[in-house]
Amino acid sequence: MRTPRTLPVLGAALLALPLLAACGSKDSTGSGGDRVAITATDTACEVARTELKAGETSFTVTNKGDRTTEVYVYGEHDGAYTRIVTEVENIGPGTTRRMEAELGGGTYEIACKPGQAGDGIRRRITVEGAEADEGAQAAYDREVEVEAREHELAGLGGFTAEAGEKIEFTLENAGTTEHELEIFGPDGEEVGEVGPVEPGATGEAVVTLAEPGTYTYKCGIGAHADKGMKGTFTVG
Ligand SMILES: [Cu+2]
Repeated sequence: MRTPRTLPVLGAALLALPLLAACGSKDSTGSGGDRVAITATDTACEVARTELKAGETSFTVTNKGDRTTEVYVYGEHDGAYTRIVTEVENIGPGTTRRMEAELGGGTYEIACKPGQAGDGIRRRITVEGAEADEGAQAAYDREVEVEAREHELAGLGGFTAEAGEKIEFTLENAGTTEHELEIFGPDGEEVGEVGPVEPGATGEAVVTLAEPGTYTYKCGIGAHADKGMKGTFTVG
């Protein structure tokens, strides 16, 4: 799952639980929407229904292949299906995972990615209903991979972004001690972070780069930043 795991979000989710329970079994999908099964194999991506209603949509993804897979829902952007609406990763062979999306009217592509690489096996779906605005639907616009080791944060050397972009920063710890990635806006305020990641593990966070200017990033653990785990990038 690649959702921002901030404490306020967790807190809100916990607070909402009793409310959800109180609604009982009347309508678990809330604002309409659909439930759709996706069966992924090493060579196919079967979507049970390809004509859906707008609203909160719940996909159930089952991996019947031999390779670990991931599944994305892409919206259209400038004539191509590149805008990531939602995704679920690391679906092992023989396992089933849920994937939720708020879908507005329009067309989308579902991609199953056996081996978790490439454009994937794509299936077009049509959603009937009111169009949602593009920003509200995007889980994020792009993914950027950063590798941490002693004492360097590699991968942001040539990175630039446009103001307003939502970037998923993935921090892969290739080092031997914990590292993290903190990101500060042009005013010096922290705009997001990937919290401490164990050696060999990966963490991620979606950060909105709202303001143009020079951003700084660093590992906030110990004296790692002073030893070289820091840098800057520009948002235009
Ligand atoms: Cu560090």
